[in-house]
Formats: sequence, structure tokens, C-alpha cells
Amino acid sequence: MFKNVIVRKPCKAIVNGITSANLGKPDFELAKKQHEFYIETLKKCGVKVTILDADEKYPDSCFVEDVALCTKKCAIITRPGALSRRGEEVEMKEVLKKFYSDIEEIKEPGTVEAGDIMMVGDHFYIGLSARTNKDGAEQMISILEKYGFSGSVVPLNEMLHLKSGLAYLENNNLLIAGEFIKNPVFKDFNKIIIPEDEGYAANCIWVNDHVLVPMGYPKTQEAIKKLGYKVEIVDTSEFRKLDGGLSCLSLRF
Ligand code: CIR
Repeated sequence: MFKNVIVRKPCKAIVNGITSANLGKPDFELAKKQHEFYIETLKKCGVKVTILDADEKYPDSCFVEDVALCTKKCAIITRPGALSRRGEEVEMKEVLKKFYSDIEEIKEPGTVEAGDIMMVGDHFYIGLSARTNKDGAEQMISILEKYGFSGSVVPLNEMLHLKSGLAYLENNNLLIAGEFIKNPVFKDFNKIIIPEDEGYAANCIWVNDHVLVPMGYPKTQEAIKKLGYKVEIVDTSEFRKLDGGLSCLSLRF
């Protein structure tokens, strides 16, 4: 079960965030409203939400998931691969000191964005992407091993982050899309294959038996409902314009 969630309000500079989506610029006012609804939904799932102020220095700073990995025993501060995002992790380290006595850090030349990391019990799958390099993944695995966890790498070719195409919903249930569907690494999961026309909906989050699902993906919504979860629909249209989704917007631990 998760007790805590950390989010950061979107900033006005969000209109200058990194994107490959080709969906136009996000509307700041609407992004703010969608973010508020996301927070209210998380509260319904029984977690305490820590809300950080918007940070105009970093257009993508609402995507807090990427700057730290929060485990049951320690927090690991990442070193973002995107240069315009490097530095977002500095303040997060200070915030996480209130929650963790053990804080580790990824060091140069390693880069990691934790959108590339999927936790499955005590094992962590780490995507090797344009943002997370081999050195960063190796550092991450040796830190995890120090705390009794394990890690393994998954090379990515098409997706931005590992969790752009995967979401672990506990109980062996795995939402899986695109390039990961045929990957034998995931063969033993109960795979819920996300149809191609709903690819974005692979980025859902499990929060204490609720599953947050993005608005506008009825097939995925139905498949998750059938598994017995409480489905919470959240509109993320403005964050999608920056390749961001439900998982990217919070740290959950
Ligand atoms: C970026 O490109 O870094 C942001 N525009 C989106 C980050 C999405 N984060 C995530 O998938 N964990």
C-alpha cells in the first residue's frame, strides 16, 4: 500500500516543455485544473499528498516521477538525461529527506529518469532509453542490491520511458503496449494488451487497489474494471501534449 504521494504544480513555462507528441502546446489553465483533479483523485485512494509549488525554471518540473525512485527502504535521486531537466532533482532531494533517512544518488556519467523504472515487488525493471544510460542503470542496480532489492535492464527502441508502455497493477497484472508486448521478459505476467489505438493508456497507476486511467480510452478502462479494480478516470490531455501521463505526475511510496 502507498501512504504518500508527492506532486509538483505545473508552471506557466509548461508551454515550453519537451515534446515529440505533435499535439500542440498545453493550455496552462487547463493543465492546472487537470492537475488539481489528479490530486483530488489521489486523495480518494487514501494517500497523503504533498504538493510542491510550481517551479518556473523547469518547464517539465511537474513530471516529478523522473527525478527520484522511492522504494520501501530508500530514495534514489536520479540524474535526468534531458539537459533541460537536469537540476529538477536538487530540490526533490531536500523534500525526500523528510520522508527517508537513506537517500542515494546517481552520479555522472550515469543518467536515469525514473519513468524508466517499474517496481514489481522487490524487483525493479530499468529501461535503457534515450534518457537512462547503461552506467546509470548499473549504478541503480548496485544501489538497489545494497538494500536487498534486485534490478534488471530492458532495452527500449521506440518509447520515451519504460512506463510509457507498461504499468504494473500488482497481483501479477501488467498493462503492456507496443514494443514490449513480444518481449519474453514479461511472459509470466498476466498481460493486458493495450490496443494500438489506445497506446497512451498503458500509462496508468495503481494506488491502493484503485487504478487511475486516462480519460478517453474505453477499451483499456473496461479491461481494468474487469480485473476488479476501482477505476478512476482522470483527464490528462494537456500533459499528453508533452508525452507525459499519469505516472509521470507523482512519486508514490
Ligand atoms: C519529458 O520529455 O521529459 C517530459 N516532457 C515528459 C516526461 C514524462 N515522464 C514520464 O514518462 N515519466
